[in-house]
Amino acid sequence: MKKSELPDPFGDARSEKGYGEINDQNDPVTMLLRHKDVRKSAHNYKNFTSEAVPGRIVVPSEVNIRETRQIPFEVDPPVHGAYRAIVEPWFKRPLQPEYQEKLTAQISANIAEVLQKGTVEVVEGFALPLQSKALTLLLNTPFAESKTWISWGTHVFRSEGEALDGDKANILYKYIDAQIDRASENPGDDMYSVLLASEFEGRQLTKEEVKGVMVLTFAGGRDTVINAVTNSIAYLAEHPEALERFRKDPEIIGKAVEEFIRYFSPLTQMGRVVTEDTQVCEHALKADSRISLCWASANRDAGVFENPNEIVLDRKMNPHVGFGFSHHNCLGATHARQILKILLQTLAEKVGSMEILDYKENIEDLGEFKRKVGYDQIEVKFNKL
Ligand code: EMZ
Repeated sequence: MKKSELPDPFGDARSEKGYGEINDQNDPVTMLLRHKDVRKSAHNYKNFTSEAVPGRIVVPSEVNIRETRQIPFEVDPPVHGAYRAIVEPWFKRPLQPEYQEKLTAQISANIAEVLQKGTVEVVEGFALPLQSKALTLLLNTPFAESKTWISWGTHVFRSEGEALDGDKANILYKYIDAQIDRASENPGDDMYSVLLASEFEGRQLTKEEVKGVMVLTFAGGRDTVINAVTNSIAYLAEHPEALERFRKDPEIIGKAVEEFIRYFSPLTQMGRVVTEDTQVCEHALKADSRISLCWASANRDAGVFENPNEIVLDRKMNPHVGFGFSHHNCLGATHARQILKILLQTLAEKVGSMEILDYKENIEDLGEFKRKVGYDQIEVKFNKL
């Protein structure tokens, strides 16, 4: 097996029964594994709500470490749509040429740095700083803030050896509270200030609502982006022909980004709470129990994707659900896509080859399933073109 491979642990369960079960902190989850069921249930917010106790739709559940409702993530339609309309234009800014120029400058500098160093531990030494620096563009805050965020490590709610870390979460909450207070006393053109000034149903957003959007922005796009960046590097290290292809046909890079998202599925799953007794795959689901929409499994469904376990750089039909599906599709997707697109372009322009020297896999423990999501560490040697 290649080092960059991400095996699909769900294959048998997906074809045999269509679901799997895991016990998450005594609040079990029925994981839906088929593409069709995942999409249908994601769309059906009446039976499968996101508006549960804050943290409960996340797997592993965050009910013990979070009280703030993430917005618009933990709200159902129609209110969801009203919140989403407020934040959507801000999250589309990565489409602007000036934004992309700044992001290109950041990523080029990061790549120049690793080329100069030669050998780098990619998670902490490349992907984390890249993610945090890029976040200063999304938030429109000073570049220097990225230093603080880098110091928090790859996940804001988890630390090494601990699934959920309340002390760590408090660092993020305190930081965000302080930023919201600063912006409310002295408004600028950053995301906190823009949200504080936004109108929702004829009134301004409250500080708690702004905090809900900010916590989502910090938490949702952190380990996911870091894993996507790290996995891209690992794949390209083992597939130099892909870099060559990007140099020859740069127009396929957009398709390659989608394919990477499908294959890597940086977010394994997202939960919902069942509102009334119902059934999926002939399996009874009780009201107030949890299900999850397993994006990672749906993205390997052979009924939808030919050769699902292979990366096909220019895959033609690619209805992947790596960014979720329906009402709650990923708000940060525009930003994430730009990061990956510019990363692939710049690597192709500057890097001749990469070599994986050493690595430790990051394996998610999902009861009967063990899923590799990326790496805890990966030492890579970068060679100039
Ligand atoms: C939540 C989630 C959102 C959660 C789209 O995903 O991402 C997770 O990484 C966070 O821990 O709180 O934001």
